[in-house]
Amino acid sequence: MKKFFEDIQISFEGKDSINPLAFKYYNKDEVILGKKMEDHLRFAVAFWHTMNVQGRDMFGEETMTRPWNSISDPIERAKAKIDGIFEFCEKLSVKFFCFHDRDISPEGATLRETNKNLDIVIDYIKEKYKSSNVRLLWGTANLFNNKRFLHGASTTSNADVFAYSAAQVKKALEVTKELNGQNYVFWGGREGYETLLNTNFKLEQENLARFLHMAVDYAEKIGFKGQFLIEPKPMEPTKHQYDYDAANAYAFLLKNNLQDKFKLNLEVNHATLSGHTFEHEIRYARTNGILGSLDANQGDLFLGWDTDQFPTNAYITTLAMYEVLKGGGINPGGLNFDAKLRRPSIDLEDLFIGHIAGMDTFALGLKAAAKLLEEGLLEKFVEEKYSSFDSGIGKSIVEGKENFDSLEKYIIDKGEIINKSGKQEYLETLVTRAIVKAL
Ligand code: XUL
Ligand code: CO
Repeated sequence: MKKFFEDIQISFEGKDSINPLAFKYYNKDEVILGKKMEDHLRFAVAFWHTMNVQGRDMFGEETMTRPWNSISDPIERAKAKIDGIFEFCEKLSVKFFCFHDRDISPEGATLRETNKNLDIVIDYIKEKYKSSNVRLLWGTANLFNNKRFLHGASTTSNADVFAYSAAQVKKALEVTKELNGQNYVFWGGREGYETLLNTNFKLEQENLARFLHMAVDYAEKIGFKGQFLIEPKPMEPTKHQYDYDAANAYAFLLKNNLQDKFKLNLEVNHATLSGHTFEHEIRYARTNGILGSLDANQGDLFLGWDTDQFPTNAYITTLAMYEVLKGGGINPGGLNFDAKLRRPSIDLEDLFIGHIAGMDTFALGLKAAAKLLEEGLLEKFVEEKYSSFDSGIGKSIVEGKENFDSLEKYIIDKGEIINKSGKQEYLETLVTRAIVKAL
């Protein structure tokens, strides 16, 4: 068993600490609204960004050296990375990790060989389970990296690629079940198009639905009880992805009678790329009963791509946690850090610093959101704003007793209607005030 982070010690030091390797707000056993922080937040480390990313970008080579990459044998290296992710999560007191099948083990010449490699690593993870409490939040299949997916995976124009994708997801479901993964994610990185000129738009989406039904059937067959999640994203790598945003994904689920089988995994930077705030996406999901899990990161609003930065903006995390608390929590989902270090952040310890920053910012957001709920001023304001629907004609409308004729009769001689102020500026200061109080 390899150790990579022996020199690193992480502790909770509280808000006055300036130690970059100490938590300032995330105190896992602290009780907020009757529940421990760790049970509200259910953090997960993303294997791919933590163990595999080394600073490469479109214009430049890798900038980061990672000790596990000095191991030349691919299977031994894969096992060392498993040691690394467990050690990393334990040091951070994070209970979960997430992976794509291809993050954790190397691809072979055939799918059979690839599956064999995967099995070796899965067995190794099962061994780790015996001495560790770290567990799998969700598994997924990488159906976007290999060139075979150039036209898509389940939305490809090549039936052999559809078959390959099905077989790959079959295996990914099996291993997620073996590891007691609590969820299984579908992110359609290549499930979209570059140009409509060469795309059978209808068939592609019908095939996507067929594929998801096959996944549901297979999960039932093998007794996989985890929650299925769709992760919407509007673009990147394709020009247009079919699971564009929460509303688009939900319409797709409803149309294809999949709404009871799937929830959503919502990511901050995906929300912003689709022109929504993160809280909008969570509000949409929770009010429709499909809030599943969250991918925690943040983007740079000056850039039009998915920068996957560690979350450090407390305003975003406060509004997100407000939605999560209003939705009754995210269990069996969690908060997966789909976030990577900036290319110049080259030290090994920066991996910890990034996660601590993200965990602290979500902990602060949780505390501020709890304050907002305890004060109840936002709820009171909204209740009052819509109070015209609590009695009289409003109540009658909501109860379905009115129609165009009756409403015309009611309003036609009433003259000017008086509206009340929306008071957005006042409400925004309440959010800032809650953050300051939580600090
Ligand atoms: C890509 C992305 C993925 C999914 C899992 O933007 O978010 O890493 O989270 O495939
Ligand atoms: Co993601």
